[in-house]
Amino acid sequence: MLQKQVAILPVPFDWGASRRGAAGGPQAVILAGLEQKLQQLGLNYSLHREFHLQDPPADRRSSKRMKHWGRVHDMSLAVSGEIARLVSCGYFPLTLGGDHSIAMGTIAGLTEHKQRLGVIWIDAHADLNTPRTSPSGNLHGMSLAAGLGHGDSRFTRLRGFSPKLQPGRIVLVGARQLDEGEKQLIRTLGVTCFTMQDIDRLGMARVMEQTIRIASNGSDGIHVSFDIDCIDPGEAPGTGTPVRGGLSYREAHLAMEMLAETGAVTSADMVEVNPLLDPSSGTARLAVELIGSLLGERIL
Ligand code: B3U
Ligand code: MN
Ligand code: MN
Repeated sequence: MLQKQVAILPVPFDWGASRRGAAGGPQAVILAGLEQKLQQLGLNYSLHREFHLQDPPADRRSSKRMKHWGRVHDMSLAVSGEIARLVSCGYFPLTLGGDHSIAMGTIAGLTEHKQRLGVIWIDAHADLNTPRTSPSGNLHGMSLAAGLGHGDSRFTRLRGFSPKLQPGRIVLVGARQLDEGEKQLIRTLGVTCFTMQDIDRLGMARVMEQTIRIASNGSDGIHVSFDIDCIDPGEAPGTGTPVRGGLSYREAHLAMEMLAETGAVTSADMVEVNPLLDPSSGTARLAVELIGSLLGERIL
């Protein structure tokens, strides 16, 4: 069972995506029973106040290749500062997005203290675009690349250092929609990527055994960055860029349970929950369940 106190950090931000709505994710996940879940598990936790990010109505710091970069930059700086503080105080930071650009902030804050961080990126996408390769210009598709030192220096050098991550300790799980530039970066950097096809062939248990081995090899902690769009849209429709053929309910829980068993996970993001796209709030309830499994909930 998790020894550390969990610090829940809501980041209601969605300027990194083309669709609005993920900014309502933190509130949806909290309303879906996150606190009750942590209480049931007997965990110590604190719920941090939402970031009130300054959001000027007309922020002109935006370009075709990096949409709303000014807002994303301000958010990343604020989030990274808070995450760095939480890590230095010994907390387990659980960041609720928000779109996946918030991971630029979490990774920058975490790696200020952990220089050998393993990252498990569970996502339909790789988020390994750069402004040059991105087909959309949306920064939520560039966050992992930035952590690896690829992209615009305002993001790769957040908090003054780059690269923040080593490719040998990064594992993607659940990928099924990759852009050309992302495929190239995966190959040239040697990042491990378990696609949906790998999961079909090997089964989730074997994929997670290998994932955990790779991410924890010589690492000083494991960060789980969980994009809810990894799950099949039939199960989790409330997300901005759904892609057919995703993880099943059981596969997703098994992954989280196996991660919990390692005792090596030191932080997590839960991102891209968009309540506007799922009025039934089933997606947010699933996010709560999965966080429960990641933090040690067991069937027996
Ligand atoms: N790879 C595409 C699509 C995408 C990435 N992340 C999400 N969608 N959620 C892009 O825009 O970079
Ligand atoms: Mn993502
Ligand atoms: Mn995604």
